[in-house]
Amino acid sequence: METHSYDDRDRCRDSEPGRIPGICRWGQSQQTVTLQIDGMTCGGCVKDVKAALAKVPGVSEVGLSTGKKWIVFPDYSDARASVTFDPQKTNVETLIRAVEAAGNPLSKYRALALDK
Ligand SMILES: [Cu+2]
Repeated sequence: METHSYDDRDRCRDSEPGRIPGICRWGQSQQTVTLQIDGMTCGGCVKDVKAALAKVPGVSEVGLSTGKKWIVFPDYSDARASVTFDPQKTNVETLIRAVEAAGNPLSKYRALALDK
């Protein structure tokens, strides 16, 4: 669910020092981070997590994908969220907290920012 090309990615490697791992800068003022999401067990969880991320102010795009068994049998243990956001309005920590806050007594979600 990448929304940017490898060229963008290489460019962002050279971008400002102190760049947080997992964050790729592209376009004018948008960043995209890939989060590994743990704790999802069904399509309802996917919807919940996606909605929670989309609700965060500054987030412009959320793509959620599960593991490779997608067509026949989604593998929820291998789920990733690709989140595009405005770094002036929000940050990765806030996104991770939003995922965790979307949990309920039956499902506890955890998010981890992936490097790359
Ligand atoms: Cu579920």
